[in-house]
Amino acid sequence: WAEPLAEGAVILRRRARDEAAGLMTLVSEVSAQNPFHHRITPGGHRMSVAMTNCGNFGWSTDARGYQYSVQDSATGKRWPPMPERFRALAAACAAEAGFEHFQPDACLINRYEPGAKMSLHQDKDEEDLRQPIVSVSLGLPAVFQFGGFERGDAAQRVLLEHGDIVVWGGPSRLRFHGILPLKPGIHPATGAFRYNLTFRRAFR
Ligand code: MD5
Ligand code: FE
Repeated sequence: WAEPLAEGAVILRRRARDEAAGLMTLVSEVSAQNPFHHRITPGGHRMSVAMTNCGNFGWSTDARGYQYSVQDSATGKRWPPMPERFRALAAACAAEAGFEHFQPDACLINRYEPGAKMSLHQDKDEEDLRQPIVSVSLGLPAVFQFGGFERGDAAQRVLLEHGDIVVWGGPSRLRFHGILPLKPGIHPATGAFRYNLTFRRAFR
């Protein structure tokens, strides 16, 4: 069932649990084509989160900055297509949260290893910020930081577990957020990792 976190943000606890194994198979297929990669930020830091993408566009970062592009700058290859099952799940969850007709054109797949984290940031590289982002957590649990609209605002902590889906829309689309360093562990579905899939509409 849908539980509001804040205006525009809805958590669907365990929504993907029963189909998680199928989702992980598709993640493996995507990463067999375009491997997970620790990207370098424009500031020269190697990200602790490893990333790949599928869909028409993929998000990445390099010396030039953050961008959505049709190909993987690490390999020069186009991103693999977004599996129909991914697209359908994202659209269904967006609708359950009140966002009808969500048609993602990008899926960023983040892989967290023990100690990996994501510092507080806003997602604002997409053209139409009225479109929500749907995120699917798989594997090891992580502590999510859900902040305000300024970097220094107090942040709530929310535990995101295997199969949890969050739809971030409306005013919550632009909140600062991050992930605290992942605690080591072994999860039956993902081994020593946490995966997070984010479905986005990068371009109108
Ligand atoms: C994660 N990923 O768990 C998160 C899930 C990212 C990222 O933050 O940028 O790859 S998406 C969380 C999110 C997205 C958009 C808005 C808000 C949270 N929010 O307003 O809190 O790897
Ligand atoms: Fe983000």
